[in-house]
Amino acid sequence: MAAIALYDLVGADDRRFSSHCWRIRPALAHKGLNFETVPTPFTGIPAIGDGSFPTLPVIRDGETWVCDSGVIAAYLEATYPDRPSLFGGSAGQALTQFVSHWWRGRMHLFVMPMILQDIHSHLVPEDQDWFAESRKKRFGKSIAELAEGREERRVEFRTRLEPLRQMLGGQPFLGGETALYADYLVMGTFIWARKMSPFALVEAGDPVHDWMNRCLDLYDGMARSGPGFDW
Ligand SMILES: N[C@@H](CCC(=O)N[C@@H](CS)C(=O)NCC(=O)O)C(=O)O
Repeated sequence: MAAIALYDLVGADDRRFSSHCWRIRPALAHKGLNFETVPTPFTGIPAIGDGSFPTLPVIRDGETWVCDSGVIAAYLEATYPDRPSLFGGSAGQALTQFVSHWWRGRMHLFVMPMILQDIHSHLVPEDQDWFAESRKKRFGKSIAELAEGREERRVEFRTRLEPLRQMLGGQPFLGGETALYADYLVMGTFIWARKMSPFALVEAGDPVHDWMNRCLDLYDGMARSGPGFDW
């Protein structure tokens, strides 16, 4: 079977930093699928396929193109049902929607302003102006202004981690004894931050930090490899 191509966001020094692409890389490994990554800067997204894809990740599986991490995960589950399940069955797939909405709405978007300036510092040069301008348009403030007060914001973030902390105090992964897509979708945020920012979202001793390290070890430590920050 030909390898699946994963169009993967790339920063300076070949940093593969996209939180959403980091949901799909372990999902492909989980399914035991042969894949290769195609490093793509933000400004290279319009050149993918027929030019209609707004964001990464995008995969090409033979003649099939799929965009959006949630859609890709569902596609992999439906297309490769004989491989290990990403969700642990249909009830797990439904519950993963809750994890996804909670994580994006309350957590991932809450982290973003804290680290945008650090991300900017580690982008490929051709992306930097585009990134600063597009984020200013989106948030109404410069990336430097958005980073102000991030220490206090991090305290609030760690408080918001409490449901995750409680759960991970009693089991190694959100999926139970082994990781599932729910782990990958949460873990993507931590990998994104670790690749681009020295600003530690979690501290040693926190069960969430222990879980993050278990996730970083998965699939021969695929998310540990390459440049980044070790927190
Ligand atoms: N809903 C999409 C969101 C993906 C997304 O926001 N990807 C970012 C990289 S992590 C991106 O490509 N951004 C392009 C942009 O901001 O224009 C998904 O789940 O895949």
